[in-house]
Amino acid sequence: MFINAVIALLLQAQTSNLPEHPVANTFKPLASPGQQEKDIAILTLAITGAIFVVVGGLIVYGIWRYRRRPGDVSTQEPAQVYGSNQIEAAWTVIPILIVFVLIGVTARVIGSIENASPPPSTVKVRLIGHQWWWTVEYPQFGVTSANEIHVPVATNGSPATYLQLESVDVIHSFWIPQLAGKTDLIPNRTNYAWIDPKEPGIYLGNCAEYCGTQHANMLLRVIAEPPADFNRWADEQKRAANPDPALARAREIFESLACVNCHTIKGTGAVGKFGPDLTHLMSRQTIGSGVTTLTHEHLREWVDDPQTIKPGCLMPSMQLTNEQLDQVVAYLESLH
Ligand code: HEC
Ligand SMILES: [Cu+2]
Repeated sequence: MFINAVIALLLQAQTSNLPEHPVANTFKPLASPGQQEKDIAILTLAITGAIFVVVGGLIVYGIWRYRRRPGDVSTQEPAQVYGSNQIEAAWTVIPILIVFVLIGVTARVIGSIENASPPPSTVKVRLIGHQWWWTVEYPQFGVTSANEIHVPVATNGSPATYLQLESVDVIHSFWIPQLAGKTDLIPNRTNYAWIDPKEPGIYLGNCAEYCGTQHANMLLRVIAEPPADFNRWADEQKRAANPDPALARAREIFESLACVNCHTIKGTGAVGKFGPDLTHLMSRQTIGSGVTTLTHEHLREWVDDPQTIKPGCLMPSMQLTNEQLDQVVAYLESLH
């Protein structure tokens, strides 16, 4: 299992020339919303850090300066100060000013991110949260995919990809630390977010709102490519699945199974919406919303019994015979 994962990663590193950016590094933002959010995080840390140093310093100084000395009388008390207007005014007004500065700066950044209006060239993505995976739709291209979000690298600093966030069940949260802060996906509500990755690469993220058993395996991958590569990808995704005559029998077996009630494969009788679209399954790097890499072994294991890979996930083991399993996996592997 472990060796398989290592081999898969090596193979993947060979086939994909896009660098993978580390998870959760909010301090190395590579998109405008992430950058602005990092700036206020640093400002807030600096202000609260300064307060910490002043207050902590005064406490240490007071402890040291007024420590007990030989010859002190045990009943002796320090001079008492009652109701000093100046002191009370100072420690009321200064914290209020600090809080207002923080509120003001934060509100301005939130406003500027939320109110950014998408220019006409924006790529629109409709991201729908499910327990425990994502539908990724591109209404402009007529493309439906899952879990991995291909976007063009932003070249002119504009919000290159505009996300419309929805949920079919519980509250999920979209979070790609290096690109943008969290935005919730809420049932019966539409939220928006935008990202403009400055560098090509694979940005990792995850659902950031506890949404049930497999919440921790509801991962996200943003694949930011030069616009020409993105357009080529979108063109290929638009196509229906190519029927391979050699796999006619395998396809027949697949279509005779309940898979078709939950999965869509464009150009076939499979039109289910409960699970991820499989039309171009093999163009993805992972399955199960990033729970494992897409290799022959993992795919076979998944179709045999997804519960061994992602316990509790909403795809049941279909109890296929070995013969059916071989055929179905061979068919799936033709879905490029
Ligand atoms: C009851 C509905 C249901 C049935 C029936 C079903 N699936 Fe699934 N399938 C799902 C769901 C839901 C997921 C997503 C699970 C997750 O990631 O949490 C999934 C995920 C998958 C994936 C991984 C896709 C990806 O990109 O992550 C594959 C491959 C797959 N199913 C193939 C099949 C095949 C083949 C069959 C028939 C033998 C089948 N499924 C039957 C619901 C179903
Ligand atoms: Cu979730």
